[in-house]
Amino acid sequence: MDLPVYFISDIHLMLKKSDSEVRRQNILFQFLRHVKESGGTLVINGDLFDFYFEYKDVIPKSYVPFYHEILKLREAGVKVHFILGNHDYWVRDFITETLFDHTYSSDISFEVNSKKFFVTHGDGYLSWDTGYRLLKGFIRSRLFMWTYRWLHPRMGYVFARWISKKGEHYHHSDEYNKKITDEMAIHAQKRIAEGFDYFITGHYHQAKELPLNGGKLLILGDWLSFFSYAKFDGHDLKLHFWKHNEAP
Ligand SMILES: [Mn+2]
Repeated sequence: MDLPVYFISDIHLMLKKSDSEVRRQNILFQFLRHVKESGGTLVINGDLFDFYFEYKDVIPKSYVPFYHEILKLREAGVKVHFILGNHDYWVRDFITETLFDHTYSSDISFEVNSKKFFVTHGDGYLSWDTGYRLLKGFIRSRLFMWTYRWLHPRMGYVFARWISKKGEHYHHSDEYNKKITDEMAIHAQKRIAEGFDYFITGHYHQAKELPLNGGKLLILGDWLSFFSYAKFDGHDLKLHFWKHNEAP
């Protein structure tokens, strides 16, 4: 992977284009243009779309401005990797062949400049989330996807709004956020003990970096309230906040 390596997650691009959504997407596009200027690699760690479902011949049209920005980024030589999240798992060849260089349906690991990365969207990790893990297994099953694909999209997107609604409560108490961080630190520590340097997760809508036994747990935040990203410059991995008010 070319340096620097940027990581973002939980952008939740919305199907419905309100004024505030257009403004928010423009902030994201400023960031993408920054990456285009600097060169390197971009890893999008899940929940890029608030909902995405691709049919054999049909893709969601609301995200066309985003598709365009990604294609420009790739044309400039930046490789873009996409790890599927719980909101945007249902992809086909438009995502995997046309839009991104690489798409992954589960956790990935890789090495850059002799640093070892473990990257996960992060859903289904919490010990008390058994109900969610069952739901995850079901909505990712072949049976579910086959059935869903044969529904008329007008019906299918009723489900879309339901999924979207389920994720509305991203603001948790400090206490609950700490409980999540503690739990993810246990998972990170295991990987660090295996020889990884960095454990990167999204999904939890909190922006945090926590040094652990010579490695680091990094929770990526989101592009709804944090506008956060991580950058690996070849030596260190750090969390940053995109200063969109100062950008042109
Ligand atoms: Mn998620």
